[in-house]
Order: sequence, then C-alpha cells, then structure tokens
Amino acid sequence: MWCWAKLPNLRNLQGLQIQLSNISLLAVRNNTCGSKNDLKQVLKSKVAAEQERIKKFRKEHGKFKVGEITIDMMYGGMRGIKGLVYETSLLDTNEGIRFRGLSIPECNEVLPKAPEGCEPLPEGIFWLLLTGDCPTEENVRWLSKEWSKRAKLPAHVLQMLENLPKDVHPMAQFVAGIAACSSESKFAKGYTEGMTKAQYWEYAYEDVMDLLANLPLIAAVIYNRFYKNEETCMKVDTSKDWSYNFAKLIGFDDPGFVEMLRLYLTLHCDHEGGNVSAHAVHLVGSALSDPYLAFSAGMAGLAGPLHGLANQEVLVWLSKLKQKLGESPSEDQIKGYVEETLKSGQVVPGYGHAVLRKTDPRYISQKEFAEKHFPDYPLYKIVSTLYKVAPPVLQATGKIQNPWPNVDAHSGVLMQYYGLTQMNFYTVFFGVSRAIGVLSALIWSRALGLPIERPKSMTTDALMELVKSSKK
Ligand code: CMX
Repeated sequence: MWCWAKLPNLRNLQGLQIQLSNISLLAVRNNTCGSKNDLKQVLKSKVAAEQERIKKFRKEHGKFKVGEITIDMMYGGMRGIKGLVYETSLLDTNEGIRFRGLSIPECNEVLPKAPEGCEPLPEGIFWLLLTGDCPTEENVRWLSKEWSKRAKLPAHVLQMLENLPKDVHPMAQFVAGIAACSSESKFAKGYTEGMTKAQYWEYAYEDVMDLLANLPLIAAVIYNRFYKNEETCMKVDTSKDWSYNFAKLIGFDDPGFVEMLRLYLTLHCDHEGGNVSAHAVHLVGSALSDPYLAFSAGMAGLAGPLHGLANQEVLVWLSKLKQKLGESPSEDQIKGYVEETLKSGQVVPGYGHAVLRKTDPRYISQKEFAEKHFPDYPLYKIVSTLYKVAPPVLQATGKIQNPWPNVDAHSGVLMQYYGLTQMNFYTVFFGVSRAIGVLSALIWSRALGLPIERPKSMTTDALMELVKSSKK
C-alpha cells in the first residue's frame, strides 16, 4: 500500500521520502547537479547509471513471468496485457496518474510557478518526467528561455500550412505541420551520417527540444489562419514562459487564460505508455523514425473521438444540450439528456476510461480551478450537474466499466470561459501538452536502446488451432 509522507510546502524539494510497504525509496530526488541548468548535461549524468541498473535487473530477472494473456484480451484491445516499458508515468486504476511517482495534487504543490502565478509551469513537468528530479525555479527559467530561443518555424512548413484548404481539421493540419518539420531532424541526419547507437538519445533530445519549442508556433499558425484569417506574428518573448508565449501567439493575454493554460498543459502531458497517442509515438519511434515523424503519428491517434478528440466532442454535445434545454437546465432534464444519448446508441463523451475506475484526478484538478475562478459560470454548472447525474445512468447500463468522468469532460469549459470558443481546436492544445510526456519517454527509449517493437499477431484460425491442440 502506498503511504505518502506529508509533502513539505516547498517549491524545491530537498528529497522526498516515500514508503512503499517496508521499502523506503527516494522516488523524486532534487536536482543533484547543483547550479547546472543544462538539461542535457543533467540527463547525461543519469543515462549510464540507468542503463547499468536495467542491465543488472534483466540479468537477474529477465525470465520472470509478468502475466498471462487470454483470448479475450487479444480481441479486447489488449486491455490488461503488460507488454511495454515506459518510464515517465504510471497509471493506477483507482488513484489515477503519477508522474515519476508524484500524483497530480503533489505536482501542483511542488512544481515551480511563474513569478506572477499559482499554477504549475509545464516546463517543470517536462524536467520532472525527463530526469526524475523535481526542478528548481532556476531550472524552469532556463528551460523557458531555451525553448523560446529555439522557436523558429522553417519557411516551408509555414508555406505548407498556408496552402492547406481551410476545411482541413486543425488536428490534420497539426499532424502535417509536425511531420513537415522532419526536414530539420538532427536525429535523421545523424543516422544518415553514421551516429552510433550510444548517441541516439542525444540526437533525439535535440529534436525533442526543437519540437517543443516550435509546437506553439505550429498551433498558432493553424489557429490564426483558421479562425481569424490572420498571419501569425512569430515573435516570442525570451523572458516569458512557454504558456505565456503560446497564449500571446494566438492573441490571448488575459492573465487568467495564461494561468489556465499553464495548468492545462501540465495536466495533459502524459498518461503512461499504452494509450493510443503514447503507444503510437513509442511504436513509430522504435523503427528509428525521427521524433517529428513519431510524434505526428501519435497526434494522428490523439485526433480520434475515443481518445483526445473527446474534448471537442464534449463541447459539441454540451452545445446541443444547451440548444435543447437552455442555459440553466434542471438535474432531471440533464439526466434525461444523458439517457437519450445512450438510447440513440451514442457514447457520452468525457465519461469512461479503458484503465481508470474512478474520477480522473485531472478532471478534479480542472474542477478545482473552475470552482476557484468562475463558480457561477452557467456552463460550469451544467458540467457539475452532469458529474452528479451521469454516473448512475451509465452504471445502470451494466456494461460500462467506468461511469466516472475523464480529463476531457472538463477541459473545454475552461477554454470556453476565457473566450476560446473554437471547439475543433481543443485537441491541438491537448497535443501540445501530450508532447511533453511522450517525447520525454521517447528520449529514454533511445537511451535504453529499446529495440524495434514487433509483437506477434495471430489469425482466428491459428488461435482456434492453438486451443484445439492444447486439449489433445
Ligand atoms: N458512453 C456510452 N457507452 C460507453 C461509454 C460512454 N461514455 N464508455 C464505455 N461505453 C460502452 C463501450 O462503448 C462498450 O460498449 P460495447 O460493449 O457495446 O462495445 C462498453 O461500454 C464497455 O466499454 P468499457 O470497457 O467500459 O470501455 P472501453 O475500454 O472499451 O472504452 C473509452 C474506453 C474511453 C473509449 C469509452 O469509455 C468511451 O468511448 N468514452 C467516451 C469517449 C471519451 O470520453 N474518450 C476519452 C478517454 C480519455 C482519453 O483518452 O482522452
């Protein structure tokens, strides 16, 4: 059983002791590299030790059986099969996600904030996921500066985005923009020029840093052209953080919106390795496709309505609810709307999860933000009423494993409140955030020398034969 020592109310942890049964381990260490802010150097000091630790572990326990696979699991989307190593985060069915051992409330508490803000900076969670260390304020300031220095979109990418027809969905534009940046890949160039396997992670790191620096620019070009018919002013302020610059690029300078974006970009960053976007990046990256190509594959997966696009679907669904029932519907009316949705054979977007069996802590964190900043906003009230009335209706079907809301049930409301009303852009925000986690994991996959992924598939006939021969 997990038992957490009470968190010190400190911005920079001096070392956080965690008890796991009788074992005491240091899950999050403070940045041991003293004044060093250069992330690559910090990482360098960890890679060799981690390679050695895993080598020893595999030598001693490589043949240990982790689980069994049933035919239902194979037809059921591989639920419950433990088949991937992914270092940056781990999802507990009941408790939700932990980033390098820290829960969301713990991250919100300990990660550095902007000088004028209260919400965690996404730069901090990137540092945490990549190094396992809780960053100092100095670390995140270094990272903000580093990303703003690297922000420079190639002209041909800009031109390609400008030439796309306006009815191409923003997520399809996002995928295309990211893939087109592959022309700049240091990893791909290094491979062609004969980099060694030991160097893979360093080249991947450079691409990841460039990509993270440029994602807000790609997103902003799409947003400004699609919704405002405007060219994007590509200037970023090197004295400001990533979220501030992103908000500014799309024309939002309300400090409330910027704070919301900092929280949003932190919360959506990672959800262990088996979800569609993370797994796609991991899989494509394992073929040594460069980080731009691997990440664009992940974003194509995030664009599916059962995954990241659910945040858009939630708002579309809520808009129809408001059209039908008005701004302030009663509990009974909202319950009736959920029942009608189910009766018509549609999913209730924002509810359910493949792994989680409780309310998503990312939902709770967004709810707390809304409660603090706009408790009387009518759309927030509808979302809160849904939280009360939808789970029993979903549970009553008898087939839905998790009747509780996931992250996507709340995010759109935050955007709507601050005036970002263009719903089909919401998944792009999700994607910018998801880059933080899946690309940190990609660097570690190359650092650990993980091979090309190639699970065995079977035909139904071959499975039937397997069952038959086991009975002989
Ligand atoms: N509304 C209606 N039906 C639902 C449902 C929901 N919110 N959630 C699950 N179900 C249905 C499934 O479609 C499935 O029906 P069939 O047996 O007829 O095919 C049945 O309940 C069992 O599904 P499950 O085991 O509970 O859930 P899965 O692991 O198969 O699917 C998920 C998980 C998220 C795809 C599903 O809950 C869903 O479609 N939710 C709505 C979309 C959504 O919010 N997605 C975002 C998830 C978070 C993210 O990745 O971003």
